Amino acid sequence: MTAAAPQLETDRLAERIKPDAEFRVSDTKTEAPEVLRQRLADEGYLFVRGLTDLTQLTELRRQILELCREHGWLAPHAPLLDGVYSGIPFPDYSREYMPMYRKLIKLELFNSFARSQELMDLFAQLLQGEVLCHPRTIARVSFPRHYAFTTQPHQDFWYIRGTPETFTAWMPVGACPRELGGLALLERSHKLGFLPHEKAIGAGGNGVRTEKLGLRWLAADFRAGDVVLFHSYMIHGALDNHTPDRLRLSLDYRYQLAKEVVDPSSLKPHYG
Ligand SMILES: O=C(O)CCC(=O)C(=O)O
Repeated sequence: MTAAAPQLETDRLAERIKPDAEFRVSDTKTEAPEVLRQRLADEGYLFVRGLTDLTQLTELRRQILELCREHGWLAPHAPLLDGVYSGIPFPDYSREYMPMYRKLIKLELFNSFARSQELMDLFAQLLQGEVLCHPRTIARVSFPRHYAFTTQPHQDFWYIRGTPETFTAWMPVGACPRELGGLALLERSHKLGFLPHEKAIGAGGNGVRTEKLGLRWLAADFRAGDVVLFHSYMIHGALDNHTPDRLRLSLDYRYQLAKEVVDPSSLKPHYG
């Protein structure tokens, strides 16, 4: 049983997402590319198990957790790869989180992993042309029970612009059962078009109110190597990290056809 997140005293959007159903699993090894393309068009996402290289992913986890340890976020006696939080007060965003994050986004493996063969081949197959992987690669560290920081429902097009035919690949760096705060998608919400956003708590600070849309939230327990990719109009948000002491590490990478329009901000590192 997981603890319920408290209702926050805020005038900003602060929904607590509760999944209604599971992601459908797509098998990129056995299902034909046209079947996957059609599913992506119909459902707005593909959830693929075991796509990425586990050795590289584990090495990236180690490197990110080394930085977390350097900044005092890890319990000193727990094994590094367990990602156990030290329990210090949550880092202040600009004074404490950003100095660590600026180091993280310079990690070579964090950037090269976005262009790993498995991801680039899959997107080339889905988009049918030369793929641009956005240089603006993003990572997240989600702290246990830091409910004021949970990413609210939003569409990535709000931030990315350029062509709406841009796709995010979201993946945890290590296993991410849902109590650790994975990603949830609002079923078929990519069909709603681009929606107005309002001020929200959490990463990004903007969101879409979903209670009245009448759509189901989909989620899954991610294993290491699993990836969910989705259209830029797909409404998605994070689940709360309900664990008492674990950090959730994740990546979001973006892909589009190279010949389509791209916003210049996507070509720069995160936060410039
Ligand atoms: O990981 C998160 O908390 C949010 C990720 C997200 O919104 C995205 O990948 O676009």
